[in-house]
Amino acid sequence: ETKPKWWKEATVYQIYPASFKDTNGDGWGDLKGITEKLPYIKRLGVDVIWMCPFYDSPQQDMGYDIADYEKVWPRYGTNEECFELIDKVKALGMKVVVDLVINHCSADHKWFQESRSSKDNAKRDWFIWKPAKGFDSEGKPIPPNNWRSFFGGSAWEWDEKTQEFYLRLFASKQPDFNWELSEVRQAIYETSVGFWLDRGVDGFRIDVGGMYSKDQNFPDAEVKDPTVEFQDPLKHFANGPRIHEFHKEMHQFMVDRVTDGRELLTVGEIGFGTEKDFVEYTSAKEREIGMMFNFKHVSVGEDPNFKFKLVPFSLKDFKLAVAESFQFINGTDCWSTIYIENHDQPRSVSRFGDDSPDWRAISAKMLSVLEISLTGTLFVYQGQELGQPNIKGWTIDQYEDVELHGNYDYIKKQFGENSKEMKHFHEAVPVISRDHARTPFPWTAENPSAGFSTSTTPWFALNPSYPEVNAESQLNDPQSVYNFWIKALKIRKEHKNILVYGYDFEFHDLDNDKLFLFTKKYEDKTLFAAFNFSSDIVEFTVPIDGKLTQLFGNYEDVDASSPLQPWEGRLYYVF
Ligand code: TEU
Ligand code: CA
Repeated sequence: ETKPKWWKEATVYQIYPASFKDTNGDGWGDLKGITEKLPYIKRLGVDVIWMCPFYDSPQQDMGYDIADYEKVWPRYGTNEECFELIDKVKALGMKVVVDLVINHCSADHKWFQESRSSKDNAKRDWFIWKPAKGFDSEGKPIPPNNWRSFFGGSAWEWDEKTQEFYLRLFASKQPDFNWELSEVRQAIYETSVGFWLDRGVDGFRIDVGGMYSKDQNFPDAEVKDPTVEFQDPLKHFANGPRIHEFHKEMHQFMVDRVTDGRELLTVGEIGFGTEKDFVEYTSAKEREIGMMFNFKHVSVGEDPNFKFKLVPFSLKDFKLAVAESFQFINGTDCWSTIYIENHDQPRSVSRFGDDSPDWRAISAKMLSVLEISLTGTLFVYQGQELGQPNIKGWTIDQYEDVELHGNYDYIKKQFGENSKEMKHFHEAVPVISRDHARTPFPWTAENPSAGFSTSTTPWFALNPSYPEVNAESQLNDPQSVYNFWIKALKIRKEHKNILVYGYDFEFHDLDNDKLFLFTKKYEDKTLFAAFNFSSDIVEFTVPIDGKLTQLFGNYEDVDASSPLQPWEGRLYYVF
C-alpha cells in the first residue's frame, strides 16, 4: 500500500461550530454560518474541513455528549442544511470530515434512558454498571474503584433509581459504552458511521480513539498521589486489550459501507501510549486508522499526573516531543498528523511563540513555517490562521469549560480555596485552558460581537483581542498572518515531496535552548530547517555540507546566511 493517498497531502481546517459564525442572531454559530464562510476557508488553500460535533446534544461537553447521532442540534440547523453544506463543500472541491464520538454518548440518548430504566432492561449492559463498594458512615455509596474522571472527581456516577454506579470517564452525563458487546458496537457503527457515510462524508475524526477497551476487572488504579481520593486510571483503559480488534472491525464496517469507491480520511485521537501502540493503530497493513493525534508535544509543560499544574519545560523538551509525536512513522508504513492547536488546546502563539504586540504576528508566522515543514497531514484550527492569542485577564467565572469547572470544583472541595493546588490551578488556566480556543471567531473589529453574531450576548464572550486580531483587517493586509498562511500552504503543496513526505528527520544542536534546527530527506534532496524561538538575534551553524538555497521563511529581505532574526524560521534546500 505505498501508492499516495489523497489525505496524506491534504490540509485540514478544523471548525468549532458553536463559535464560527452565527447567521440568525441567537448567539450560537450555525451550519448556515459555515456555509456562508466557505469561500474564506477555500481561499486559505485547505482541502478538507473537519467539523466538531454538531449533533443533537444537551451540551454538557459542547456536543461531545451526543443524544442523537443522526440529528443536527436544532440551534445549529436542520439535517437538510447539513446535507446542503456537505454538497457545497464538495462543489468547491473540498472534502468533509465529521467527529465520531463513540466512547460515550449523552445520558439523554435513548439507549442510556432505556439502560438506566431498570436492572433487567435489555440494554442494561450497553453501559458499564457496577454496585457500590459499600456505604460510608453517612450512608453515601462508595464508588466501585478509585478511578478519577478527566473532568474532576470520581469516574463513577451514582444512579438513584437502580442504586448502581455507571462509568463516565468524562462529564457526569457522558456514560461510557460497553464495547465488549458486539450488538453495542454494531449499533454504534450503524448510527454514527453508517448514517454519515451514506450522506457522503469523506471520513472521521475518532474521538477518544484509544480508550474503548477497558480492563474488565476494573481494578483500583495505582496510588500515585496519596493526598487525593481519586487516582489516574489511564493504564486500565488506554490502548486496552481489545482496542485493535475493535478498530479493525470498525474499519471493515467503513470499507463495506462505502459503495462509490471513495477513500476515507480517518484520524484517531490516541492521546497516550507507546510507539508500539501508535504503529499498530496507524500501520497501513493493520487496516485500523489512517493516522492519529498524539498529545506529546501539546502537553509539554503540564504535570503528567494532572494537567492543571504547570511544570517548567525547555525548548529541548518541546523539540523532542514534536519529534516523538510523528517520528514513529519513519521507516514504517504508518502515517501521522501535524497539529499544534485544536479545540482542546490553548493558542499556539501564546504557548510556544510570543504573543506580545511586538512579536505576535512574526512568531505566529514562524510556527506556521514549522508546521508546513513537518511530515504528515497538516491540521489548522480556526483562528490559528490569524495568530489569535490566548484570552488574558479573565477570572474563573468567565470561563465556560466543563473540564475546567469540574476540576476547579474538585480542587476547591478537596483542598480549599487557599491551597497550593488551587494556586497551581489559577496559574495553569491562563496558559492551557481549552477555552482559549473556543471563543467566537473574530470576523471584524466591530462592536459588540466582532461580526460573529448580531447578538450582544453570544453563548461565550469574545477574546478581548478582537479589535487587533480579526479576519477582516488581515484579509486586507498583505503582511498579515492569514496571508502568510496562504503562502505557506502553497509552498507546502509545491514542494510536497520533501515537506509532506520527507523522512530521516534529524535534530542538530539539540541542546540549544533558542534554536530548533533539523534536516530531513526525500530521495536526493535534503531540507534544512532553522527556527529561532527567542526574541534575540542568534547565530547558527549549517550542520551539513552543500550549497544552501532558501525555500521559504517569515522574514523578507534577509540574507540567507545571516544570523536568525527574532522568531525567524527558514527552510532551505541543501544541494
Ligand atoms: O478529548 C479526549 C481527551 O482525552 C480529553 O481529556 C482531552 O485530552 C482534554 O480535553 C485535554 O485536557 C475528546 C474531545 O476532544 C474533548 O473535547 C472532549 O471533551 C472529550 O473527548 C470527551 O468527549
Ligand atoms: Ca445561530
